[in-house]
Amino acid sequence: MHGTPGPALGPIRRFDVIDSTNRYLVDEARAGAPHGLVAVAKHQTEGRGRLGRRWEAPPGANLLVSVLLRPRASLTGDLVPDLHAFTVAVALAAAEACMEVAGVDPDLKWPNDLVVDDRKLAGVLAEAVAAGRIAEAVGAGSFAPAVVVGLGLNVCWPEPGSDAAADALGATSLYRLTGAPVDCDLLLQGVLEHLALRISDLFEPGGPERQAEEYRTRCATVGRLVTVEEHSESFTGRACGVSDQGHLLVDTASGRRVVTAGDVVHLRHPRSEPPAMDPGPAP
Ligand code: BT5
Repeated sequence: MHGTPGPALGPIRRFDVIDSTNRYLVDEARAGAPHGLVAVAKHQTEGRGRLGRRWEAPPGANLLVSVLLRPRASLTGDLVPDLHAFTVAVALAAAEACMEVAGVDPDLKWPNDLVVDDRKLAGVLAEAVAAGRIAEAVGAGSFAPAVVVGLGLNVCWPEPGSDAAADALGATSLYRLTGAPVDCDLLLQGVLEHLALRISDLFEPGGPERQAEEYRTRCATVGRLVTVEEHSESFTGRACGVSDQGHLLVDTASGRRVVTAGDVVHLRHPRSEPPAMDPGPAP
């Protein structure tokens, strides 16, 4: 990455218990809070995943953090910020922090996961807040569009050994991978430092393209045989690339599909798939 030092992210608001750090910052964004505000919780009672799903973590075990970003107009188009670019910035920053702090080098799985050996180490949730007027009860004036990016990173849970709940989720953690407990605050510091660099680079000319290229080379989904669940449909094919807009390109027996949103399962044993569904090597 061509990082130029940008303003540090912060201040950091810390919570022992909150429903969801993303929910908190979405509300703060609508009340006019500035770029860079960070919320960290030891425990979330209603941690959010995508599509109304839940993010699970026992109290005090894992890193649960959200950051409020106010993208420049060039990145927002007008009203709806490019969520994928911010999701990727957080995923890459989290991967760098895992390497520096714990010596773990996770794979990136499209669209929003960090995985190790196909087990989920972390997930990212980006939510857009369209520009609008601040509620009268809170203040006066209007607010610019915002993105709230949330990261759930499994640091000390699941512990090494078997854990039925974690195994049901397919979850792993830095502790499980390294055998040593890892400090959540060190990871937080690393994530925020790398994210600040990445966000300021995203605002530079060519920054989004640089990041998209870096993502393409680090995304373990590319080249894999995958099952895609998109809306109410499911299909299998070989992931052959990621577009600059962050869409996953999948070659299937009936042609190339462009996946804009959805879930992907990396198939473990590509050779055991029915041949008709395997379109062969990516072009
Ligand atoms: C995500 O959603 O992966 C985004 C998770 C973002 C969580 C952070 S925590 C801080 C911030 N505040 C919030 O309220 N949210 C963000 P998705 O791709 O939809 O994955 C959710 C699915 O992952 C669930 O349905 C479970 O199957 C699984 N899951 C839940 N908790 C997990 C965990 N700790 N580790 C691994 N997998 C988990």
